[in-house]
Amino acid sequence: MQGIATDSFCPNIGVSPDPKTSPTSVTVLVDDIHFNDAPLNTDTNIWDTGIDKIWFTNNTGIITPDTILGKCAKFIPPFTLSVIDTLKIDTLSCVTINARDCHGNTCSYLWCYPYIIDSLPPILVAHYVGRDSIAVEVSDARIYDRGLQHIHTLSEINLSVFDTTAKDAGLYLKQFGLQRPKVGESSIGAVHAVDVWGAQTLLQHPAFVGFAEWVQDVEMKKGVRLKQ
Ligand SMILES: [Ca+2]
Ligand SMILES: [Ca+2]
Repeated sequence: MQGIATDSFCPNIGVSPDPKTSPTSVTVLVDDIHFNDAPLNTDTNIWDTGIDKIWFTNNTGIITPDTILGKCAKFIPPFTLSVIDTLKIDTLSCVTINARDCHGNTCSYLWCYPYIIDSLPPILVAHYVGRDSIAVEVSDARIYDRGLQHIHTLSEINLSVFDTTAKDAGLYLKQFGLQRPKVGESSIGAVHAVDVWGAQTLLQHPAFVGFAEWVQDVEMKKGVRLKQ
């Protein structure tokens, strides 16, 4: 006979792998098994009543099973939680796992998935096409890139203006030409591009390329990626 004649321990909720590794899905183990002699764990607490119910609250962006009824089983088969959209523009996706035993003891576990941020600015390449135009290619299409948001020229001298904003995410590549109206004169200008992540978060990481084409020196200044 054990000392406490009632179930006073809420169910255990375990998650693997370790959430600190930012897994995109986890396996959840829930049981209502406790021991009186931890860490040896040979003397089971006989008063545990088993799992009554597992349910999910405060869910943002996680796929969960429906409410699970345990029918007072000591443990239930493992189930999976997974992130709906790992590329979503957000900082966290979370769900609270609640487990209640048949005596009414409830415990909860909060699992959050930190999205992997888009830390890379767009790639901007410009090259000279003939004497009167410059071909520009902007891309933001690596694994965690969310695509381009806003591309525009600035400080244009003898250079056409370009300005475009993507309505939605998903513009991964934009190619366009810039004109030099007066072929016999020098041109100076710059192209600025920011990706969707950079435009919607406080993390600004635009790409910027400045160039000058001098008539007496037809070299264009080499483009550089700046400011991450
Ligand atoms: Ca219990
Ligand atoms: Ca990017």
